[in-house]
Amino acid sequence: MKMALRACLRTKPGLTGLLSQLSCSGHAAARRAPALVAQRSSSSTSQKIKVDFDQSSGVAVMHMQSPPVNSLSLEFLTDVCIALEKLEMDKSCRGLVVTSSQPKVFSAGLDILDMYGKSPEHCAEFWKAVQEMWLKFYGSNMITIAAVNGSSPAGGCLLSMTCDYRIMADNPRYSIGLNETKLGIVAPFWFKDTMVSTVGHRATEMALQLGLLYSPAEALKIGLVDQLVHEDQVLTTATETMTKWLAIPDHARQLTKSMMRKPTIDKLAANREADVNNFVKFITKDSIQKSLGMYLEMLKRRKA
Ligand code: CO8
Repeated sequence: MKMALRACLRTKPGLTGLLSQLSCSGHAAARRAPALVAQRSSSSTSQKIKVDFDQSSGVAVMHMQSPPVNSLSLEFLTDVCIALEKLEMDKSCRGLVVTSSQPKVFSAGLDILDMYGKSPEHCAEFWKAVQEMWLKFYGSNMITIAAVNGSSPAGGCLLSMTCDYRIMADNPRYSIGLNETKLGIVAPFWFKDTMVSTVGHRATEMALQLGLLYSPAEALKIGLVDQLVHEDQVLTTATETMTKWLAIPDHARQLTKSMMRKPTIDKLAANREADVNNFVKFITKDSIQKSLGMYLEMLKRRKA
């Protein structure tokens, strides 16, 4: 069932299909006006995520709830993509806030166990799901806000960077960044491009080579996050911020977003298979597997 859904997900248009959608949806903004929608809310839950959708505001909140650290496993990525697709198809949903139900962690990034000691076939399927998540979030027609209420390394940072706006908890214990080189692995071009679009070339070059994880204050300084608030205020601030974004007519905002992001999206969309092959070849190398094994050991030792 999930396999079929996965195949179906790959055919859905995001921002890349926007121009054609707009030609037949000139009244999209009016159709989506919250005032026209009955006051209703709905909630859907998979094991790993919970989505609360308030139809009166047109805003959904996706709570990541995959203990202990919301690592992005194949199963988790599949659930996220399915939920996102459902919201994208629902014309009454205009905005999405992504946050974590886990204490102290937004997301620990890709699940290392999906890349360690696994067959090439598994690695390929896993990487396709990572690509899919990025394409869906980065290309979303919805307003997306990351409510980063904990640490967000690597793929967690990537997920937040796909959003239109990032609010992070102002707690110096938390960190965010693309730390791949610290694991002995290399962030692919679309991770890099997303970061360049967010913080610029120089900051990305330093961040990626050194595998830097930034404190919230440092992340704000380089523009990796847009706003810091007290830990208790992350979600409410995200909702308030959403109101400002909702005031902009959808078609104008969506076209602008598409104009900014389409070249990066097209680059991956045109190279998905080659990118999967590169990943599988790289990640299954003995030397890379050894690095991942040592990193996992380090995580365990640190805990002990
Ligand atoms: N994947 C799998 N398991 C993980 C991960 C992860 N990413 N992160 C943590 N865990 C596990 C830990 O090993 C631990 O397991 P156990 O309970 O069995 O010992 C459990 O989760 C809890 O972890 P912690 O005790 O460390 O939890 P804390 O709350 O103290 O810390 C952190 C949370 C800060 C998130 C910390 O766990 C951490 O730093 N994790 C590692 C984060 C990381 O480096 N992620 C990188 C993943 S790679 C990626 O996302 C991009 C890859 C791009 C690939 C490109 C190749 C070409």
